[in-house]
Amino acid sequence: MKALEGIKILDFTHVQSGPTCTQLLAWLGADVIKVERPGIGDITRGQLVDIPDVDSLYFTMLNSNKRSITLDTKNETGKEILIRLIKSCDVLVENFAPGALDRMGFPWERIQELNPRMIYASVKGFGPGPYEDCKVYENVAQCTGGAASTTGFDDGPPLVTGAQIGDSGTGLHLAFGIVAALFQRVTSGRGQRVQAAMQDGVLNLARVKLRDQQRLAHGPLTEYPVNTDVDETPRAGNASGGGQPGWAVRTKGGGPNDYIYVIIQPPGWAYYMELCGRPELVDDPEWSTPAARLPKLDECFKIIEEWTLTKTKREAMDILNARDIPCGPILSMKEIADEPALRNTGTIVEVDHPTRGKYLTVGMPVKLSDSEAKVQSSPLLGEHTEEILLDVLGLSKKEVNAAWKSGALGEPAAKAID
Ligand code: CAO
Repeated sequence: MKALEGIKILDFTHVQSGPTCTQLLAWLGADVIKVERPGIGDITRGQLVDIPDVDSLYFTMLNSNKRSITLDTKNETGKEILIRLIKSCDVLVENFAPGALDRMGFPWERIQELNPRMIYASVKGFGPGPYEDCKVYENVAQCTGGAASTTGFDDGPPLVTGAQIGDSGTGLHLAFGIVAALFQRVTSGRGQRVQAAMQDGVLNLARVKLRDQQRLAHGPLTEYPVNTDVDETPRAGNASGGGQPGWAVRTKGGGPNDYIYVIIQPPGWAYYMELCGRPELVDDPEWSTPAARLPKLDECFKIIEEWTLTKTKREAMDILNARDIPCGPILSMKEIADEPALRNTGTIVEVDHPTRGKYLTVGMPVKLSDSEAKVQSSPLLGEHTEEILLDVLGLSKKEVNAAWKSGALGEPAAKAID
Protein backbone atom coordinates (compact mmCIF):
# COMPACT_ATOMS: atom_id res chain seq x y z
CA MET A 1 0.00 0.00 0.00
CA LYS A 2 1.38 3.38 -1.03
CA ALA A 3 0.75 6.66 0.78
CA LEU A 4 -1.64 8.07 -1.88
CA GLU A 5 -3.08 4.80 -3.18
CA GLY A 6 -6.70 5.24 -4.27
CA ILE A 7 -6.26 8.93 -5.10
CA LYS A 8 -6.96 9.81 -8.73
CA ILE A 9 -5.27 12.85 -10.20
CA LEU A 10 -6.60 14.48 -13.35
CA ASP A 11 -3.34 15.81 -14.69
CA PHE A 12 -3.63 18.76 -17.04
CA THR A 13 -0.01 19.77 -16.61
CA HIS A 14 2.66 20.43 -19.19
CA VAL A 15 6.30 21.52 -19.45
CA GLN A 16 7.97 21.32 -16.03
CA SER A 17 6.32 22.95 -13.01
CA GLY A 18 3.03 21.00 -13.06
CA PRO A 19 4.55 17.69 -14.21
CA THR A 20 7.07 17.83 -11.32
CA CYS A 21 4.14 18.02 -8.92
CA THR A 22 2.10 15.20 -10.42
CA GLN A 23 5.18 12.97 -10.80
CA LEU A 24 5.80 13.29 -7.06
CA LEU A 25 2.16 12.38 -6.38
CA ALA A 26 2.46 9.38 -8.74
CA TRP A 27 5.56 8.17 -6.87
CA LEU A 28 3.49 8.38 -3.70
CA GLY A 29 1.00 5.97 -5.28
CA ALA A 30 -1.65 8.24 -6.80
CA ASP A 31 -3.15 7.21 -10.16
CA VAL A 32 -2.08 10.14 -12.33
CA ILE A 33 -4.10 10.45 -15.54
CA LYS A 34 -2.33 12.85 -17.86
CA VAL A 35 -4.73 14.49 -20.31
CA GLU A 36 -2.97 15.47 -23.52
CA ARG A 37 -3.99 17.14 -26.75
CA PRO A 38 -4.49 14.49 -29.48
CA GLY A 39 -1.56 14.28 -31.86
CA ILE A 40 0.54 16.80 -29.95
CA GLY A 41 0.58 15.98 -26.28
CA ASP A 42 2.75 17.77 -23.79
CA ILE A 43 4.92 20.08 -25.90
CA THR A 44 8.06 18.80 -24.18
CA ARG A 45 7.65 15.37 -25.79
CA GLY A 46 9.18 16.96 -28.86
CA GLN A 47 11.52 19.53 -27.29
CA LEU A 48 15.30 19.15 -26.92
CA VAL A 49 15.03 15.88 -28.80
CA ASP A 50 18.19 13.74 -28.65
CA ILE A 51 16.82 10.66 -30.47
CA PRO A 52 14.51 11.21 -33.48
CA ASP A 53 10.86 10.16 -33.00
CA VAL A 54 11.37 9.28 -29.35
CA ASP A 55 9.93 11.21 -26.40
CA SER A 56 12.56 13.63 -25.15
CA LEU A 57 14.38 13.24 -21.85
CA TYR A 58 12.67 16.49 -20.85
CA PHE A 59 9.36 14.63 -21.02
CA THR A 60 10.42 11.18 -19.78
CA MET A 61 12.19 12.57 -16.72
CA LEU A 62 9.12 14.52 -15.58
CA ASN A 63 6.28 12.15 -16.37
CA SER A 64 7.18 8.74 -15.02
CA ASN A 65 4.54 6.54 -13.34
CA LYS A 66 1.68 8.38 -15.10
CA ARG A 67 -1.00 7.20 -17.55
CA SER A 68 -1.72 9.18 -20.72
CA ILE A 69 -5.10 9.79 -22.33
CA THR A 70 -5.49 11.91 -25.46
CA LEU A 71 -8.56 14.08 -25.28
CA ASP A 72 -9.61 17.19 -27.18
CA THR A 73 -11.31 19.15 -24.44
CA LYS A 74 -12.64 21.68 -26.93
CA ASN A 75 -14.59 18.95 -28.78
CA GLU A 76 -18.18 18.42 -27.48
CA THR A 77 -17.72 14.68 -26.81
CA GLY A 78 -14.32 15.53 -25.32
CA LYS A 79 -16.02 17.94 -22.91
CA GLU A 80 -18.51 15.23 -21.87
CA ILE A 81 -15.65 12.85 -21.17
CA LEU A 82 -13.84 15.56 -19.24
CA ILE A 83 -16.94 16.10 -17.08
CA ARG A 84 -16.98 12.39 -16.25
CA LEU A 85 -13.27 12.53 -15.44
CA ILE A 86 -13.82 15.51 -13.14
CA LYS A 87 -16.57 13.59 -11.35
CA SER A 88 -14.34 10.51 -10.98
CA CYS A 89 -11.09 12.12 -9.79
CA ASP A 90 -9.96 13.60 -6.48
CA VAL A 91 -7.55 16.26 -7.69
CA LEU A 92 -7.24 18.32 -10.88
CA VAL A 93 -3.80 19.81 -11.43
CA GLU A 94 -3.08 22.33 -14.19
CA ASN A 95 -0.45 24.85 -15.16
CA PHE A 96 -1.92 26.37 -18.30
CA ALA A 97 -1.60 30.05 -19.06
CA PRO A 98 -3.96 32.09 -16.87
CA GLY A 99 -7.61 31.60 -17.83
CA ALA A 100 -7.10 28.63 -20.19
CA LEU A 101 -9.27 26.22 -18.20
CA ASP A 102 -11.97 28.91 -17.84
CA ARG A 103 -11.90 29.38 -21.62
CA MET A 104 -12.34 25.63 -22.00
CA GLY A 105 -15.56 26.07 -20.01
CA PHE A 106 -14.29 24.76 -16.68
CA PRO A 107 -13.84 27.58 -14.16
CA TRP A 108 -13.43 26.63 -10.48
CA GLU A 109 -17.13 27.29 -9.77
CA ARG A 110 -18.17 24.73 -12.41
CA ILE A 111 -15.63 22.18 -11.22
CA GLN A 112 -16.90 22.57 -7.65
CA GLU A 113 -20.46 22.10 -8.85
CA LEU A 114 -19.51 18.95 -10.76
CA ASN A 115 -17.52 17.50 -7.88
CA PRO A 116 -17.57 19.27 -4.51
CA ARG A 117 -14.81 16.97 -3.24
CA MET A 118 -12.46 18.00 -6.06
CA ILE A 119 -9.18 19.67 -5.13
CA TYR A 120 -8.29 22.06 -7.94
CA ALA A 121 -4.61 22.89 -7.95
CA SER A 122 -2.82 25.36 -10.23
CA VAL A 123 0.60 26.78 -10.91
CA LYS A 124 0.71 30.27 -12.38
CA GLY A 125 3.59 32.68 -12.82
CA PHE A 126 2.20 35.30 -10.47
CA GLY A 127 -0.48 35.58 -7.82
CA PRO A 128 -3.30 38.15 -8.03
CA GLY A 129 -1.99 41.59 -8.99
CA PRO A 130 -0.65 43.48 -11.98
CA TYR A 131 1.06 40.45 -13.53
CA GLU A 132 -1.57 37.77 -12.92
CA ASP A 133 -2.34 37.34 -16.62
CA CYS A 134 1.29 36.84 -17.68
CA LYS A 135 2.77 33.65 -19.05
CA VAL A 136 5.90 32.67 -17.17
CA TYR A 137 8.84 30.32 -17.63
CA GLU A 138 11.53 29.26 -15.16
CA ASN A 139 13.98 32.11 -15.50
CA VAL A 140 11.28 34.77 -15.40
CA ALA A 141 10.30 33.38 -12.00
CA GLN A 142 13.92 33.32 -10.83
CA CYS A 143 14.23 36.97 -11.81
CA THR A 144 10.95 38.16 -10.31
CA GLY A 145 11.23 36.05 -7.16
CA GLY A 146 14.46 37.66 -5.93
CA ALA A 147 16.86 34.82 -6.76
CA ALA A 148 18.63 36.38 -9.76
CA SER A 149 19.36 39.73 -8.12
CA THR A 150 21.11 37.92 -5.29
CA THR A 151 23.01 35.34 -7.38
CA GLY A 152 26.39 35.94 -9.01
CA PHE A 153 29.34 38.14 -8.15
CA ASP A 154 28.94 41.74 -7.05
CA ASP A 155 30.87 43.07 -10.05
CA GLY A 156 28.89 40.97 -12.56
CA PRO A 157 25.32 40.78 -13.89
CA PRO A 158 22.44 39.04 -12.11
CA LEU A 159 22.51 35.29 -12.70
CA VAL A 160 19.95 32.51 -12.89
CA THR A 161 20.79 29.20 -11.28
CA GLY A 162 20.75 25.75 -12.91
CA ALA A 163 18.47 24.38 -10.18
CA GLN A 164 14.93 24.80 -11.47
CA ILE A 165 13.63 26.58 -8.43
CA GLY A 166 10.89 28.32 -10.40
CA ASP A 167 9.47 25.25 -12.10
CA SER A 168 10.36 22.21 -10.04
CA GLY A 169 10.45 24.30 -6.86
CA THR A 170 6.89 25.51 -7.42
CA GLY A 171 5.75 22.01 -8.41
CA LEU A 172 7.06 20.83 -5.08
CA HIS A 173 5.21 23.59 -3.24
CA LEU A 174 2.02 22.67 -5.09
CA ALA A 175 2.36 18.98 -4.19
CA PHE A 176 2.64 19.93 -0.54
CA GLY A 177 -0.53 22.05 -0.83
CA ILE A 178 -2.42 19.21 -2.51
CA VAL A 179 -1.46 16.68 0.14
CA ALA A 180 -2.57 19.14 2.86
CA ALA A 181 -5.89 19.70 1.05
CA LEU A 182 -6.42 15.93 0.77
CA PHE A 183 -5.81 15.66 4.50
CA GLN A 184 -8.26 18.47 5.27
CA ARG A 185 -10.87 16.84 3.02
CA VAL A 186 -10.91 13.82 5.32
CA THR A 187 -12.62 15.94 7.97
CA SER A 188 -14.29 18.69 5.91
CA GLY A 189 -15.58 16.42 3.16
CA ARG A 190 -14.93 19.27 0.72
CA GLY A 191 -12.33 19.98 -1.89
CA GLN A 192 -10.64 23.35 -2.23
CA ARG A 193 -8.60 25.55 -4.55
CA VAL A 194 -4.81 25.25 -4.18
CA GLN A 195 -2.74 27.88 -5.96
CA ALA A 196 1.02 28.24 -6.19
CA ALA A 197 2.61 31.21 -7.93
CA MET A 198 6.13 30.72 -9.26
CA GLN A 199 7.22 34.14 -8.00
CA ASP A 200 6.07 33.16 -4.50
CA GLY A 201 7.76 29.77 -4.69
CA VAL A 202 11.10 31.31 -5.68
CA LEU A 203 10.79 33.97 -3.00
CA ASN A 204 10.08 31.30 -0.40
CA LEU A 205 13.34 29.64 -1.39
CA ALA A 206 15.16 33.00 -1.36
CA ARG A 207 13.76 34.12 1.98
CA VAL A 208 17.18 34.52 3.62
CA LYS A 209 17.91 37.26 1.10
CA LEU A 210 14.83 39.19 2.22
CA ARG A 211 16.16 38.69 5.75
CA ASP A 212 19.41 40.37 4.62
CA GLN A 213 17.50 43.20 2.94
CA GLN A 214 16.01 44.10 6.32
CA ARG A 215 19.31 43.70 8.16
CA LEU A 216 20.84 46.30 5.84
CA ALA A 217 18.77 48.95 7.62
CA HIS A 218 21.01 48.36 10.63
CA GLY A 219 24.36 48.43 8.87
CA PRO A 220 26.52 46.48 6.45
CA LEU A 221 26.35 42.68 6.30
CA THR A 222 29.78 41.92 7.67
CA GLU A 223 29.68 38.19 6.88
CA TYR A 224 29.67 38.91 3.13
CA PRO A 225 33.15 39.49 1.72
CA VAL A 226 31.84 42.21 -0.64
CA ASN A 227 30.86 45.82 -0.21
CA THR A 228 27.56 45.73 1.66
CA ASP A 229 27.36 49.44 2.28
CA VAL A 230 24.46 49.41 -0.18
CA ASP A 231 20.68 49.58 0.07
CA GLU A 232 19.78 46.30 -1.69
CA THR A 233 20.83 42.75 -0.81
CA PRO A 234 24.01 42.34 -2.85
CA ARG A 235 25.24 39.45 -4.98
CA ALA A 236 27.91 37.80 -2.87
CA GLY A 237 29.48 35.15 -5.08
CA ASN A 238 29.95 31.92 -3.21
CA ALA A 239 29.72 33.40 0.27
CA SER A 240 27.39 31.44 2.48
CA GLY A 241 25.85 34.58 3.90
CA GLY A 242 24.79 32.54 6.91
CA GLY A 243 26.16 32.46 10.44
CA GLN A 244 29.12 30.33 9.34
CA PRO A 245 31.34 31.71 6.57
CA GLY A 246 31.97 29.53 3.54
CA TRP A 247 33.56 29.70 0.08
CA ALA A 248 34.33 27.46 -2.88
CA VAL A 249 38.12 26.97 -3.00
CA ARG A 250 40.17 25.33 -5.74
CA THR A 251 41.58 21.82 -5.42
CA LYS A 252 44.19 19.74 -7.24
CA GLY A 253 43.35 18.99 -10.86
CA GLY A 254 42.58 22.41 -12.21
CA GLY A 255 39.38 21.26 -13.95
CA PRO A 256 36.25 23.43 -14.07
CA ASN A 257 34.76 21.54 -11.15
CA ASP A 258 37.91 20.93 -9.12
CA TYR A 259 36.64 22.92 -6.18
CA ILE A 260 35.45 22.15 -2.70
CA TYR A 261 33.06 24.25 -0.66
CA VAL A 262 34.48 24.74 2.81
CA ILE A 263 32.82 26.21 5.88
CA ILE A 264 34.67 27.66 8.84
CA GLN A 265 32.78 26.76 11.97
CA PRO A 266 34.55 28.24 15.02
CA PRO A 267 35.78 24.84 16.34
CA GLY A 268 37.22 23.97 12.91
CA TRP A 269 39.61 26.93 12.72
CA ALA A 270 42.39 25.27 14.75
CA TYR A 271 42.31 22.15 12.59
CA TYR A 272 42.31 24.14 9.35
CA MET A 273 45.35 26.11 10.48
CA GLU A 274 47.21 22.95 11.50
CA LEU A 275 46.50 21.44 8.08
CA CYS A 276 47.54 24.64 6.35
CA GLY A 277 50.83 24.81 8.25
CA ARG A 278 49.79 28.03 10.03
CA PRO A 279 49.51 26.91 13.68
CA GLU A 280 50.51 30.41 14.83
CA LEU A 281 47.09 31.70 13.69
CA VAL A 282 45.17 29.36 16.01
CA ASP A 283 45.61 31.53 19.11
CA ASP A 284 46.55 34.83 17.49
CA PRO A 285 43.83 37.29 18.65
CA GLU A 286 43.90 38.85 15.16
CA TRP A 287 42.66 35.52 13.74
CA SER A 288 41.41 33.24 16.50
CA THR A 289 37.78 34.42 16.83
CA PRO A 290 34.97 34.57 14.24
CA ALA A 291 34.69 38.33 14.84
CA ALA A 292 38.42 38.87 14.22
CA ARG A 293 38.25 36.84 11.00
CA LEU A 294 35.16 38.54 9.54
CA PRO A 295 36.94 41.51 7.93
CA LYS A 296 39.50 39.20 6.33
CA LEU A 297 37.50 36.20 5.18
CA ASP A 298 39.16 36.48 1.76
CA GLU A 299 42.54 35.93 3.36
CA CYS A 300 41.21 33.04 5.47
CA PHE A 301 39.96 31.22 2.39
CA LYS A 302 43.19 31.96 0.50
CA ILE A 303 45.17 30.24 3.28
CA ILE A 304 42.82 27.25 3.17
CA GLU A 305 43.03 27.14 -0.62
CA GLU A 306 46.82 26.85 -0.49
CA TRP A 307 46.21 23.54 1.31
CA THR A 308 43.23 22.33 -0.79
CA LEU A 309 45.27 22.86 -3.96
CA THR A 310 47.52 20.03 -2.77
CA LYS A 311 44.56 17.57 -2.58
CA THR A 312 41.84 16.36 -4.90
CA LYS A 313 38.36 17.47 -3.90
CA ARG A 314 37.49 13.95 -2.66
CA GLU A 315 40.74 13.69 -0.64
CA ALA A 316 40.10 17.09 0.90
CA MET A 317 36.55 16.06 1.78
CA ASP A 318 37.72 12.85 3.46
CA ILE A 319 40.35 14.66 5.51
CA LEU A 320 38.01 17.47 6.59
CA ASN A 321 35.03 15.19 7.27
CA ALA A 322 37.21 13.09 9.57
CA ARG A 323 37.32 16.22 11.76
CA ASP A 324 33.60 17.00 11.41
CA ILE A 325 34.30 20.01 9.21
CA PRO A 326 31.31 20.73 6.95
CA CYS A 327 32.42 20.77 3.33
CA GLY A 328 31.40 19.39 -0.05
CA PRO A 329 33.08 18.86 -3.41
CA ILE A 330 31.60 20.62 -6.42
CA LEU A 331 30.20 17.60 -8.30
CA SER A 332 29.51 17.72 -12.01
CA MET A 333 26.40 16.03 -13.45
CA LYS A 334 28.74 13.40 -14.92
CA GLU A 335 30.07 12.61 -11.46
CA ILE A 336 26.59 12.60 -9.94
CA ALA A 337 25.33 10.20 -12.61
CA ASP A 338 28.08 7.77 -11.61
CA GLU A 339 27.78 8.22 -7.83
CA PRO A 340 27.19 4.72 -6.38
CA ALA A 341 25.53 5.98 -3.20
CA LEU A 342 22.88 7.87 -5.19
CA ARG A 343 22.21 4.74 -7.26
CA ASN A 344 21.91 2.64 -4.10
CA THR A 345 19.31 4.91 -2.54
CA GLY A 346 17.21 5.20 -5.70
CA THR A 347 17.89 8.92 -6.05
CA ILE A 348 19.45 8.22 -9.44
CA VAL A 349 17.48 5.51 -11.23
CA GLU A 350 17.87 3.73 -14.53
CA VAL A 351 14.51 3.33 -16.27
CA ASP A 352 13.60 1.32 -19.35
CA HIS A 353 11.42 3.17 -21.87
CA PRO A 354 9.60 1.28 -24.67
CA THR A 355 11.04 3.37 -27.50
CA ARG A 356 14.03 5.11 -25.92
CA GLY A 357 15.57 2.16 -24.08
CA LYS A 358 17.44 2.80 -20.85
CA TYR A 359 17.96 6.27 -19.45
CA LEU A 360 18.77 7.85 -16.13
CA THR A 361 16.38 9.91 -14.09
CA VAL A 362 16.16 11.39 -10.63
CA GLY A 363 13.92 9.30 -8.40
CA MET A 364 11.90 10.29 -5.36
CA PRO A 365 13.99 12.71 -3.30
CA VAL A 366 12.05 11.97 -0.09
CA LYS A 367 12.13 8.42 1.26
CA LEU A 368 9.07 7.04 3.04
CA SER A 369 9.68 3.82 4.98
CA ASP A 370 6.17 2.54 4.29
CA SER A 371 5.60 3.86 0.78
CA GLU A 372 8.47 2.95 -1.49
CA ALA A 373 8.62 4.94 -4.73
CA LYS A 374 9.42 2.70 -7.68
CA VAL A 375 10.12 4.72 -10.80
CA GLN A 376 8.47 3.44 -13.97
CA SER A 377 8.62 4.68 -17.53
CA SER A 378 6.67 7.71 -18.72
CA PRO A 379 3.63 6.88 -20.91
CA LEU A 380 3.59 7.09 -24.68
CA LEU A 381 1.15 9.68 -26.03
CA GLY A 382 -2.36 8.33 -25.46
CA GLU A 383 -1.04 4.93 -24.36
CA HIS A 384 -3.84 4.47 -21.83
CA THR A 385 -6.70 6.25 -23.57
CA GLU A 386 -9.00 3.24 -23.92
CA GLU A 387 -7.97 1.66 -20.63
CA ILE A 388 -8.91 4.88 -18.78
CA LEU A 389 -12.24 5.25 -20.57
CA LEU A 390 -13.16 1.63 -19.87
CA ASP A 391 -11.77 1.15 -16.36
CA VAL A 392 -11.92 4.59 -14.75
CA LEU A 393 -15.07 5.95 -16.39
CA GLY A 394 -16.80 2.61 -16.97
CA LEU A 395 -17.63 3.47 -20.61
CA SER A 396 -18.85 0.63 -22.76
CA LYS A 397 -16.85 -0.41 -25.84
CA LYS A 398 -19.63 1.10 -27.93
CA GLU A 399 -19.24 4.44 -26.17
CA VAL A 400 -15.46 4.32 -26.62
CA ASN A 401 -15.91 3.66 -30.33
CA ALA A 402 -18.33 6.57 -30.56
CA ALA A 403 -15.77 8.79 -28.83
CA TRP A 404 -13.15 7.81 -31.42
CA LYS A 405 -15.58 8.59 -34.20
CA SER A 406 -16.31 12.04 -32.75
CA GLY A 407 -12.63 13.01 -33.04
CA ALA A 408 -12.46 13.72 -29.29
CA LEU A 409 -9.67 11.20 -28.80
CA GLY A 410 -7.72 12.13 -31.92
CA GLU A 411 -6.88 10.31 -35.12
CA PRO A 412 -7.89 7.92 -36.52
CA ALA A 413 -11.33 9.40 -36.04
CA ALA A 414 -12.97 6.05 -36.70
CA LYS A 415 -10.67 3.75 -34.70
CA ALA A 416 -12.76 0.92 -33.29
CA ILE A 417 -12.06 -1.55 -30.51
CA ASP A 418 -13.44 -5.09 -30.43
N1 CAO B 1 -7.52 19.85 -25.67
C1 CAO B 1 -7.74 21.05 -26.26
N2 CAO B 1 -7.03 22.16 -25.98
C2 CAO B 1 -6.02 22.04 -25.08
C3 CAO B 1 -5.73 20.81 -24.45
C4 CAO B 1 -6.51 19.69 -24.77
N3 CAO B 1 -6.31 18.50 -24.21
N4 CAO B 1 -4.67 21.01 -23.63
C5 CAO B 1 -4.33 22.29 -23.75
N5 CAO B 1 -5.12 22.92 -24.61
C6 CAO B 1 -5.09 24.33 -25.02
C7 CAO B 1 -5.39 25.27 -23.87
O1 CAO B 1 -6.76 25.31 -23.61
C8 CAO B 1 -4.81 26.55 -24.41
O2 CAO B 1 -5.74 27.10 -25.32
P1 CAO B 1 -6.28 28.63 -25.26
O3 CAO B 1 -5.08 29.50 -25.37
O4 CAO B 1 -7.18 28.69 -26.47
O5 CAO B 1 -6.99 28.84 -24.01
C9 CAO B 1 -3.66 26.07 -25.25
O6 CAO B 1 -3.80 24.67 -25.39
C10 CAO B 1 -2.24 26.29 -24.74
O7 CAO B 1 -2.12 26.51 -23.41
P2 CAO B 1 -1.00 27.50 -22.82
O8 CAO B 1 -1.34 28.90 -23.19
O9 CAO B 1 -0.91 27.19 -21.40
O10 CAO B 1 0.36 27.06 -23.56
P3 CAO B 1 1.60 27.95 -24.06
O11 CAO B 1 2.55 26.97 -24.67
O12 CAO B 1 1.21 29.09 -24.90
O13 CAO B 1 2.22 28.55 -22.71
C11 CAO B 1 3.27 28.47 -20.53
C12 CAO B 1 3.06 27.80 -21.90
C13 CAO B 1 4.07 27.53 -19.67
C14 CAO B 1 4.04 29.80 -20.72
C15 CAO B 1 1.90 28.77 -19.89
O14 CAO B 1 1.16 27.57 -19.87
C16 CAO B 1 2.00 29.32 -18.48
O15 CAO B 1 2.33 30.49 -18.27
N6 CAO B 1 1.68 28.48 -17.49
C17 CAO B 1 1.62 28.88 -16.10
C18 CAO B 1 2.99 29.05 -15.52
C19 CAO B 1 3.82 27.82 -15.63
O16 CAO B 1 3.48 26.76 -15.20
N7 CAO B 1 5.01 28.02 -16.15
C20 CAO B 1 6.02 26.99 -16.10
C21 CAO B 1 6.15 26.26 -17.32
S1 CAO B 1 7.55 25.21 -17.15
O17 CAO B 1 8.83 26.16 -17.58
